[in-house]
Amino acid sequence: MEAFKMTDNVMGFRFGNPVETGVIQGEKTQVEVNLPIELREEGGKTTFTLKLTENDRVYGLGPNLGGINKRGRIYESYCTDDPLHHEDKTTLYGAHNFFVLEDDDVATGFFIDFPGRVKYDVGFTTLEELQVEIHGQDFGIYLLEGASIKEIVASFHKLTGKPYMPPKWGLGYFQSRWGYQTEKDVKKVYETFKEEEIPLDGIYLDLDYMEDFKDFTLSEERFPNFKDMALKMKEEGVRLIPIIDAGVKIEEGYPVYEEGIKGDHFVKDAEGKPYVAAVWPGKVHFPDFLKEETQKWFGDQYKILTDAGIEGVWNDMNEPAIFYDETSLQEGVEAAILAQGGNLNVNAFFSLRDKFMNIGNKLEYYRRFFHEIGDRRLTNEEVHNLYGYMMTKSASMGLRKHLGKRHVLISRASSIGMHRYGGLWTGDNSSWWSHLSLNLRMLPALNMSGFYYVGADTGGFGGHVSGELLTRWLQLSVFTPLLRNHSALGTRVQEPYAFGEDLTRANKKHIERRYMLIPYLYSEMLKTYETGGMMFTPLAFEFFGEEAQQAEDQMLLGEELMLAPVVSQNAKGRYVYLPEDMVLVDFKKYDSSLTLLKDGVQYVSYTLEDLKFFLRRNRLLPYTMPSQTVKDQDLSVLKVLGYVDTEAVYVLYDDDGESFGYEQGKIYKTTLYARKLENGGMRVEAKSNHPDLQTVNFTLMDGTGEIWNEEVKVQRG
Ligand code: MIG
Repeated sequence: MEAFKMTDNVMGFRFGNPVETGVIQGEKTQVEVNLPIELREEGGKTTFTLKLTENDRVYGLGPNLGGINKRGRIYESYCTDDPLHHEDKTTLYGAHNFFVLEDDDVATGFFIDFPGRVKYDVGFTTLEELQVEIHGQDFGIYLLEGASIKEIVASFHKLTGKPYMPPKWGLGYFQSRWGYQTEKDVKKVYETFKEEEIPLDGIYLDLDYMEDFKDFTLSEERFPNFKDMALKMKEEGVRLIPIIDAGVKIEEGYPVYEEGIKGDHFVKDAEGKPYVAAVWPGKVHFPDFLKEETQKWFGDQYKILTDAGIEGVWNDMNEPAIFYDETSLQEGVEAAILAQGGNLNVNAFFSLRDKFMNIGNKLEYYRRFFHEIGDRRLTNEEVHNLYGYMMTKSASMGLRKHLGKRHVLISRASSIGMHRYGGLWTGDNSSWWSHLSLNLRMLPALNMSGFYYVGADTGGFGGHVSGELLTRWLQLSVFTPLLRNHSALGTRVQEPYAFGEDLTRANKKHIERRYMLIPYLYSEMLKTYETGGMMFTPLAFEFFGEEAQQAEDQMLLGEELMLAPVVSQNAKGRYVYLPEDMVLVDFKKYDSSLTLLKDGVQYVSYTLEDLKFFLRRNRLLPYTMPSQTVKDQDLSVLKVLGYVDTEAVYVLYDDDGESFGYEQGKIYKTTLYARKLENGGMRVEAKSNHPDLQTVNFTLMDGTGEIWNEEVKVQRG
């Protein structure tokens, strides 16, 4: 064991010979200390147990099921393609090994730097124990000490590096569906948005744009004018965002396959031959994204897309998902032939059935192919959680190089470290009310892991959505940095205009209001780049007491807002817990209404057309008027809503929205200021180096409930 001091509050402990995951950044100073936790080794696994008192809360673990407080369940870090997120599932697409244990006095953060499987039994088997089981003996453990969970999260973000930043158009509304099969389908969607005047910044392209599911090909038959269409739509501010899968089709004459073989870029089986699995294109090889040369090579393939006008991509199936492999299929077929004409008893029947029913993503597949890391040869199982991360790194490098400006990039599989290269969507959720509230609960854990450009398939991917559910979902998703409505082949169509006139009007209003909020959301994103920390914060991280801890269907956004979306069917409103006095905002294009509410529990009515949220005391919310695309946003006039009891400041961050200048601090800062004067007046100021900004219109409520409308010219500076 070796121990390192990273900072005053962060210690690292290294056991055995761990695979370099690239997650931890920064200097390590070797010190002589022991891990203050007892480790047990058995059967190649390492376990440790943390005591949980009744009051302890456990937060983190990334995109998982369960509550914001993770107690009471088992979770496994092992990137898994499972499209049915039932309550009893333990693994989804992400493997995020960061959690914080907090009681009323102290908080301790834990990061397990290990790319294989890690299991967390958080008070499930034994109520007062958190058991961690690492499936290996070579790993790092990092311990983070702090007075509060927010402090720990901030130091974890220092430890793991700055997040990926999308271009500003990445905060627009995106329409997607697995089922837009042709250019015509895509145009139809584009045109309907135009007709309905619903804002739109991009349409996602699923598998059908490719030729036979081959990465980096464009279907001549279904998308004959791909580039033309991409460029024309882009001029109007609407981008096409194609999917790329991890598996490369095995086919003579297909350049990606041939180059991959020639350059030795594919993962190998036990005999050293490229491993054969089957996914959408049929038989494929998987690029060995853990090799630097392969990352570079695959990243360069994205040039085919950037040359065709593409500026954003989604990387799918990169757990990697496997439909079947040759060995398993062969076993199934042989068993079926043996059974032919027979009279199967129960056991024989179930055994045969399982050979086909459970043929996807079998654990044994991940033991049958290998990665070469230095002079080591490791099964995919041992380094499994690096695969999606490294594919995203590869894409990020390629897109950055070939585009020369920022791109949209989201991945399905993820682990910590990947947050520096891309965002994510939370995978194949369902059109279930429970997944709407799950979406809310996942957000803070993703921020804890360093991921900010995140969102769920709005409306739900699998299953048929009701109009009511889609609208309720939009009322939440308009606040998430990635706002994408996506649904599965064969499900009810799910565009915002697909549910009749009333709901079309409501949905349109929600999307317009999203565009109104973009200056604020984008500013909050840029701030996370500078300082880390949370964008979506559970009430429990900010306020003391049981009520705050229990409010898992509410969320703070930035330091300004509290969200309390409706997440149940047939609701006309909901009870909201206010930890302090707040102003309820009924947010509208013109004349938003403000109502001062006392702390405690309040009933708030909330119709399908409303967009409601709460402004915290002495806080300002900047926004703008809606536009059809992000590129058409007019920032010459800024609007501000505020609750100003004594004094409030907000610093609005903005930049050119597309260059990497923010990495060198090229950011426009606008300081908005309001103060309630002793003599009863209200003073407002705005100072900015933003080239466009001229005027700011404040609408402020003071502590007595009085409204102040003030307009100021922006001071330069
Ligand atoms: O096996 O590309 O999560 O968003 O629509 C399913 C088809 C493959 C899974 C993705 C989903 C996408 C779908 N993909």
